[in-house]
Amino acid sequence: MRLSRSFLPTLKENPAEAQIVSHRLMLRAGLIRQTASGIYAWLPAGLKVLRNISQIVREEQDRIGAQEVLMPTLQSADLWKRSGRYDAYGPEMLRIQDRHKRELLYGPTNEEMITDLFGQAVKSYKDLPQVLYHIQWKFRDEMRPRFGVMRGREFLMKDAYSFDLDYDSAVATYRRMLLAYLRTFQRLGVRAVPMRADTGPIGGELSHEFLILAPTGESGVFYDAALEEQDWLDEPVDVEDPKALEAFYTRVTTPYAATDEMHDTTAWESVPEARRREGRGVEVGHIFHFGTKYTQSMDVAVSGPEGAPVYPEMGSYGIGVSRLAGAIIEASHDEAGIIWPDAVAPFRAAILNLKVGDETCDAVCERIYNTNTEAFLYDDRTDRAGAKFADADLMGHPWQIVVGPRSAKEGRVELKRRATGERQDVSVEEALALVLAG
Ligand code: 5CA
Repeated sequence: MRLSRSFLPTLKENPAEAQIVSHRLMLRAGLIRQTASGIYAWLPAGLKVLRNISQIVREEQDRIGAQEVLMPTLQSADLWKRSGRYDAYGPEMLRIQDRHKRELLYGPTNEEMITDLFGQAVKSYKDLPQVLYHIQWKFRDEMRPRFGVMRGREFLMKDAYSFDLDYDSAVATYRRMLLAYLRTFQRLGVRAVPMRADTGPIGGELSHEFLILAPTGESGVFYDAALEEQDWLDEPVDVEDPKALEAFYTRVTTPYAATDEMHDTTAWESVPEARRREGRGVEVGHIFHFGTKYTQSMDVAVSGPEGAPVYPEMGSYGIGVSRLAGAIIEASHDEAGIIWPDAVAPFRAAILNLKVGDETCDAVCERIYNTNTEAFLYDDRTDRAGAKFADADLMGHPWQIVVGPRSAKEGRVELKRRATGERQDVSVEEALALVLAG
């Protein structure tokens, strides 16, 4: 993208309405704009981030055999009356009436709809297990929307739903999903620690929240540093083997980890002091096993192996995709701006042309830019160098390729790594190889 022609409205000053750093930086870097309380428009660079996050989430869901669908945002109230949650959900649900005075709602979650879709199509235990997911906007009329996309009213969620014949099989699905989540967050460049959680309005008795450590997080968190040291991408567990999944689950859930709601000071004392990590955390994912709560209340059964009807065991598994954009910034920024992890950055590098109009500078920049116009943000504005450096730092591209008239003559550029500030003098080819690697 060429900066001179792009819609990337950066702000020099901190917007007064933003209380936390990620919200400030998302507005300043031109990623989002608020259009109504707790409702945001995603501008071109922000949308790229949202897509990058979604794609990693999608790949890890697909990897464990989950199948993507797309359910609508609007749902019929009748579905929710069947499960009994229409009244129970309370004022967080946005209720709507159509021209025929039929009751609709903007979906805050999709347990009812997926259970109904499943029930219409699946009649036999032979078609189990099934895991279905979608990445779709949700609406929750939060009492106090705040912190930008971190607690919005409209937000993007990946929600997956599983159907298994019995408890053991459902638990294996739950454990597979736990691994998929650990891999997803690691690939996104953040450490999210799984913690035992309350199940709230979703229901059920087995549940984990995934929290990213950040000073502005809404929960206090306490965990054993052992949980930070694992490389989940290199985890050899055979996900088809329930015994191996059980051993994996024990390994993940044995080290101490709890939010303040579930904190147990006696157990905490037994964690060696050097390994105690304490702080605040942002919830970026939440998984639930709730058994037959919805299949029973909505009377969705399949014929079992002995012919008698069986209510499938269900779980649901959420990731806050739009919240993650903010949470990643909370975990990865400095005084100058955002520091995007490579995997989610809207652009791999900014090309900073320090002398627009200079034949050599322009030619070198064009050459770099044209190798991959999607990967680069070409700062071709006639602004002074200082303004370009400041904007590139603010937007947080993993790399900056600085093209000045003297070095450009020799086919050389300065390459800056945003995360470390390290600068190196390299040839154009070396710069391209480094920036486009991986
Ligand atoms: N149906 C289940 C899982 S599929 C469910 O709705 N779970 S949830 O309520 O925990 O939401 C899943 C994730 O959505 C949360 O972990 C959080 O990351 C994100 N989320 C929830 N509320 C908001 C909100 N108001 N703004 C932004 N993200 C949110």
